[in-house]
Amino acid sequence: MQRFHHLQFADARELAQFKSHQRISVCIPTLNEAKTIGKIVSIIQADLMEIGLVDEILVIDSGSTDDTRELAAAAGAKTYLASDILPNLAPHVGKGENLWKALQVAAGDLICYIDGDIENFHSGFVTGLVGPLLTDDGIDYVKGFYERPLAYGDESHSTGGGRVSEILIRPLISLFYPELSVVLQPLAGEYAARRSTLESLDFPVGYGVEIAHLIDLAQNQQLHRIAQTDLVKRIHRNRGDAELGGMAFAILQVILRRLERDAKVTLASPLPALFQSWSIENGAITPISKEIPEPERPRIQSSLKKNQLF
Ligand SMILES: Nc1nc2c(ncn2[C@@H]2O[C@H](COP(=O)(O)OP(=O)(O)O)[C@@H](O)[C@H]2O)c(=O)[nH]1
Ligand SMILES: [Mg+2]
Repeated sequence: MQRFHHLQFADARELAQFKSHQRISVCIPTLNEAKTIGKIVSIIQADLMEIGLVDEILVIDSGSTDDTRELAAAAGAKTYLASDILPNLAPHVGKGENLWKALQVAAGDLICYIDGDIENFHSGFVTGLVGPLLTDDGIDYVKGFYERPLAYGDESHSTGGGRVSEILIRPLISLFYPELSVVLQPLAGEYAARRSTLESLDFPVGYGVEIAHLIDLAQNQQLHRIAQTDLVKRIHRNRGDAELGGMAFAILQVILRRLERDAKVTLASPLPALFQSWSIENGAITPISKEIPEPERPRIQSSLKKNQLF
């Protein structure tokens, strides 16, 4: 799998020369990202839109109760509430839903997804991901990778972020889809792709969306068209173990579905959607359960329904 470094594409003006007729949309899914969203949008606006590399910035919001939407709009993003896009569809809440909804309203031929909670954002996140698409016709999908520092409580470690990737994804990939083990950050929320490629993919509505893309691209013999770009370091909000459990539950459902589809395992009965856990704190033992069904939005290009899940 080809690897790039974002600094190879640091000259955004020169990169814009490779666009020809193509338009580029940067799409950011958000839920309560007031701390970071304004700065991210402002940087893209000032560094990349002004010079004509990026054509639009979209923020697709899941119903933030802070000022995320106002701050995004003030910084220059087209801002949407996810449930307002295709309002006749029953809405789902989750990042995958927002990425799929973004495709419905974005004008771009190239789509660059960026998470809304990046604290050390710089324009290299975008140039590094769209650069390979603009300069190499043989590449359709560019995944970011980086060191992931872990800040937890008062402690900070230079690595150790990406716990779900290391504990859940890597073992499963090694067991069932070893061809994907070359992907350095399979769950990275920063990636860019051609619209036609994204329209050929199903989108789980929550945290399962990234691994679904990689498995389905591999199953569709498209792995050679994926590249990855070194974005050096990403600092974002690190979640606690309980939240990571819910994330892993959604991701596991998406993988198990594909294992069945790809005839790698057979499930004896349908999977429950109820995630059950406990909180044990100061002598109080409290059950925590949450429905996390992780349904999937279907690929937009229905002509490619080769192995449709739903
Ligand atoms: N958890 C969650 N994140 C959402 C939702 N909608 C959009 N997002 C955004 O999805 C991005 C990635 O989420 P995050 O929780 O940071 O994922 P992580 O980086 O894998 O821990 C962030 O920009 C979130 O604001 C949602 O409904 N739930
Ligand atoms: Mg994050």
